[in-house]
This record gives sequence, structure tokens and C-alpha cells, in this order.
Amino acid sequence: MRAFRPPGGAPRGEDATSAPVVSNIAMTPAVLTVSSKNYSSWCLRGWLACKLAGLDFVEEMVSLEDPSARAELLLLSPSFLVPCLTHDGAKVWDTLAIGEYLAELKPEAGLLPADRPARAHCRAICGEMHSGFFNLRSALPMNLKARHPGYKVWAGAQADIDRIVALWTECLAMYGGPYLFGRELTLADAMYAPVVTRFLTYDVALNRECAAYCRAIMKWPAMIEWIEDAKAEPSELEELDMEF
Ligand SMILES: N[C@@H](CCC(=O)N[C@@H](CS)C(=O)NCC(=O)O)C(=O)O
Repeated sequence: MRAFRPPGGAPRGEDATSAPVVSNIAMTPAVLTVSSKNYSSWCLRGWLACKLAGLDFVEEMVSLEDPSARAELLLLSPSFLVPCLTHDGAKVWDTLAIGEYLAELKPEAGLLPADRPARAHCRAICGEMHSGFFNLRSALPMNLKARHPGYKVWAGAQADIDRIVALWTECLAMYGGPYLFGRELTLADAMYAPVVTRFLTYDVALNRECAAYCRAIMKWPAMIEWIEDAKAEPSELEELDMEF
């Protein structure tokens, strides 16, 4: 595990004229705590959202199997879950909340579409991912190193796949692609990126539009970077029967 930094960084604003305080703030980057890059789909989402926002951040990698790391994580993230973003006195330990925090912090980055109905649509499909698709998430866990050609998907997971294909197809038709909300990546693409990798890992057949969308996401430089790191990770879980 890499060392933790104290949450929040230097106190600010006590003496606005003090040069050392100002330079200290500038030197304190945001910290995103993540776990396995190969298995942790929520960490991938949070990390992509930070990249999309253009946030200056450092990664802290924790092993959730290490008891001392878990104890430290509990101090940092009351829910015991990662990803957790620590930035400028704020501690955010839920992926959707991280996305909303970043959208507020960096409105110019366009994590949420500018158009109000599109923004509402984007929030709705992000929420649907965050709170749903349990069958897909448990039956087809993210594993970036794996490939399962001809994988047999059971009916419950297929219903989730059908719903995702329907909502992607609708977005791609409404906003013109190549991303879910048009020409620019948004939080929705970060939320569904681990679904793209699952579809590739488990050889899920897709319509032409959705297959093109998957290709576009796999070309996103941040995705390429994360996947390279994931493939270089030494640890492998022998059995994985639920989303991690
Ligand atoms: N709803 C949470 C889910 C986060 C989550 O389940 N994270 C997993 C890793 S992907 C975790 O921290 N699990 C804790 C553990 O395995 O003990 C979010 O949106 O961030």
C-alpha cells in the first residue's frame, strides 16, 4: 500500500497575505484512493471522472485484503468503500457523489451536458448504473485481464444487458455519438466504461451502434492508461463471484 496523506491538506484562508500558505495549497493535490485496477469497477469510474474533470490528483492504492490497510481506509472512508476522493477539505467516498463533486468543481470540463434536458438524462442513466444492474454486475464481474469467448450469459444478466443496450442505443441516436451524450465524453461514459470492458471480456454480442460505442471508449486515452496499469498488476483473485 502506498502511504496515506492526511485528508484535507493545509488549512486555508487564515492569512490570505501569507505566501507560504498559498504555496502550500498549490502543492496539495487531490488524492483518489483506489484498490485493484483489474477488478475494481467503481474505482475505474471514479478515476475516469477525475481524468475527465482535468483534476490534478494523486492515486493512493490500497489492498482491501490487508487488515491494516482496511483500518486506514475506515478512517478515510466511513463506508469502507473505494474510490474515495480527498480534496481541499472535502472527503467524498461514493462514485456518483465524486462525479457530482467534480461537475461542481470543474463546470468547464463538461462532466454533465450543458443542455438541461440532456443533463437530466445524463444524471438519470448515471443513477441507473449506480443503483442497478445487479445481475450483470454479479454474473459478469470486471476482470480486465480475462477473456471468455463464447461465454454463456444467464437470463437475469441478459435482461440487464438488454436494458443497457436500449439506453445506449437511445443516447447514441438522440445525441449523435460517438459518446453517449454526443461528441464529448461525460460522466455517463465514465459510469458505463466498466460495462464496455465486461462486454468485451464476456464476448457479449452487440448491435452495430453499441459495438462502435465500445470501440470509442476503448480508445479513450485514460481507459488505455488504466487498462495498462491493470494488466501490470501482480495479484489475481482465483475466484470472483461478485462485483468488487
Ligand atoms: N456505491 C459505491 C460502491 C463502491 C464499492 O463497492 N467499492 C468496492 C471496490 S470496487 C469496495 O470498496 N469494496 C470494499 C471491500 O471489498 O471491502 C460507490 O459508488 O462508490
